[in-house]
Amino acid sequence: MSTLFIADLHLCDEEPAQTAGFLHFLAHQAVHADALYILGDLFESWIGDDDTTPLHLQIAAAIKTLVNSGVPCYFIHGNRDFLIGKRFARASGMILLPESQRVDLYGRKMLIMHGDTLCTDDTGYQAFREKVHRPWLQMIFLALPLFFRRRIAAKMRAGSKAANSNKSLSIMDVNPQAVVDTLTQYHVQWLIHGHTHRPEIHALVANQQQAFRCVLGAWHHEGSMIKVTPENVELISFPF
Ligand code: LP5
Ligand code: MN
Repeated sequence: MSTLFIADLHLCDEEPAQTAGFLHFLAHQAVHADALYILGDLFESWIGDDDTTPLHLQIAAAIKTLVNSGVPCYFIHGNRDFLIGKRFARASGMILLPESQRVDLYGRKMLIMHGDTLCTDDTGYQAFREKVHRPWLQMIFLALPLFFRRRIAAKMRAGSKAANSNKSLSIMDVNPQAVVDTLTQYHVQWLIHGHTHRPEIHALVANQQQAFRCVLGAWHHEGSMIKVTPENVELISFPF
């Protein structure tokens, strides 16, 4: 019995190793799990479900194969692929979850999220996030021709890279008080998230008890997952 969590694969045409690693992971590891949770940034960027590139179709088909084999797959949006919608969910068989979700796994109550909302010191990002999550702005963006959307996304990526080079590492990490407040709000002692690309299981205190924050790694040179079983919560890295 096991439930697997992954995040920050950043799949794109330019990095075929990650795609191959993900396909291998689905066919050889996820297929034996009770469920797979993808906690955002599955793709490097997502500009609309109508952008049906061969990569997107291949990934949708591979996830669908997993789901058809009896392993449900759940998805929480990241800051790069928050525009993944119902059409891609249908094609892939993934179930879209809200940005924070409480799950009960083998008796352990856990909260899962992408992790970007915990980076409250990064006020520039939070302001950007608030804007691009406005439904009316998303509707206008999604109505634009694909080539134009691609150009805007590239501008945003370049702007983000430039902004990040001037930000300290601590600004781009989670805010400790935001973590404690979130664990308190949801009455849980376990949190699993990605986004910061700093894989680690941190012990802390919340709700006057021991708590754990489990951070997934990005799929740069190897894969990263968290495996929850009735006995254990393990952070595991593995070659592609
Ligand atoms: O993504 P990453 O790792 O570089 O940094 C993130 C934060 N940046 C982002 C921006 C994304 O990378 C952009 C993805 C776009 C793809 C989808 C397009 C959909 C558009 C929908 C419109 C409705 O998330 C970064 C954080 C970092 O994580 C760590 O947490 O710091 O935040 C920023 O860099 C925000 C900056 O502070 C400001 C962003 C500048 C964007 C410039 C906009 C230019 C737009 C031009 C449009 C015509
Ligand atoms: Mn992210």
